[in-house]
Amino acid sequence: MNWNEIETLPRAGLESIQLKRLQALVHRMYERVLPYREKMDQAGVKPADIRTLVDLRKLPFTTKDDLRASYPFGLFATPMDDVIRVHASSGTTGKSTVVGYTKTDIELWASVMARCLTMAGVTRGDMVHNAYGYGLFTGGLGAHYGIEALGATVIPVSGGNSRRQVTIMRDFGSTVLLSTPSYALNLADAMTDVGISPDELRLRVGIHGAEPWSESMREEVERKLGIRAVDIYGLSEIIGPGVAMECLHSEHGMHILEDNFLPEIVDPDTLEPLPYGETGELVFTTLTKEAFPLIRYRTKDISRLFLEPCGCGRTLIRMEKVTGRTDDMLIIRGVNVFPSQVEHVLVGTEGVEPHYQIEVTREGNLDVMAVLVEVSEHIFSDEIKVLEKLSKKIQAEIKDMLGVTCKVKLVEPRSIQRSEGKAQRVIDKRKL
Ligand code: DLL
Repeated sequence: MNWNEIETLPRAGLESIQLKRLQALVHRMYERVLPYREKMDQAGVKPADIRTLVDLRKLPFTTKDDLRASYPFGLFATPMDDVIRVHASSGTTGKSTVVGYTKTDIELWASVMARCLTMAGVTRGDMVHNAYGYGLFTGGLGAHYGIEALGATVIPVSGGNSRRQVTIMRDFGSTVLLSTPSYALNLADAMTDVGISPDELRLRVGIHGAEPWSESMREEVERKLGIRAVDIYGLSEIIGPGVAMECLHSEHGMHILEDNFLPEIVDPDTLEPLPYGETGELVFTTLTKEAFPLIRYRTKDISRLFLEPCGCGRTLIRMEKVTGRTDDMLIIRGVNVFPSQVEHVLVGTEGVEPHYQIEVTREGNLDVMAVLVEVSEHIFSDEIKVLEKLSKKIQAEIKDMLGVTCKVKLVEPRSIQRSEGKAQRVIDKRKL
């Protein structure tokens, strides 16, 4: 079946494909992934118990903690010889979340990504400027393979060096921009800096994701770059970019590539599935992945699912724009940051107290993270030089762990407000 047929199937047809794939997946996981088999045994559920899609609810959830416990490759379902690529993103403490792909997985990823590009009207004739970061982050390479699979031309420019990027966009005649929404605004500023106006570009559409962005930010991107800006969603654990995508007709919401990624919304406290239309935590089961399949993975992203038909004719379910999370993960310049990672660095540092606060602001279009740390009495009365050295050390260690440069502000002992319940570790002043 080709994409067009799958994406416009009546629900019953799609659901029967999903059920067959789900049953095969559960058998495979039970046979090959010991930690998941143990979870199923504990829950008293066997692969043969999955008779309908509703039976999905019998299966145990998977969380980031499970990934951490099996770090780095313990949840892989194929021998390492069959794994041809790994990617990684931040975990909650020192350990990153590692994901793997077989050759078939890479082809699958390219095809879902190509389908997403198609939803935004991208065709073989397009010149696609791919400014997602290349490397362990899934954005750059994930999009790259999709652009090639579609047959469009890819400019693998990655992030950084914005002035050069806008010159390339003008000279190469880029028609599509792929970047985080904040980087798109950065490129708009770089255009002003080098004196290039949107009229000199052939840019038509921007495909932006990897971080939350508001409708007002969309308007700004569209106005400053003179393009149509659409949302793309994904996460490393599920495949990377290519899980869901807004089409050009959708008033709101992104089509989920449900033949591969089976979505649920659950109440984050009770973990009970919620009906369509209700807001809760998004959970995914990967129906077709080989190396790193996941069953009922809790994304911690907050969204809503709705089945109303879309003007484009696709019958795929849609998810609402993700605007928040159920945990404290922050996305700073596209990098996932957990306060616990910062804490990990501080706890191992001589002379500082375990009292800290992370302040996030936006200067221009860039996220700025400042870490306020209380120092011990004896250090505080020390010379400025000692304090400077300490703050540079913390900054370097945070950069090492997260890959993000932050400002470190050492503050007086007992100056960070103590809370009576949950400590408020994060003050996010960005207006998203
Ligand atoms: O950010 C994959 C990606 C790359 C998606 C390029 C889109 C474009 P991770 O680094 O694993 O993967 O981060 C995943 O980022 O759980 C969300 O919290 C957030 N996120 C991703 N896309 C969106 C979006 C990539 N469109 C985490 N809107 C996810 C809001 C998003 N948040």
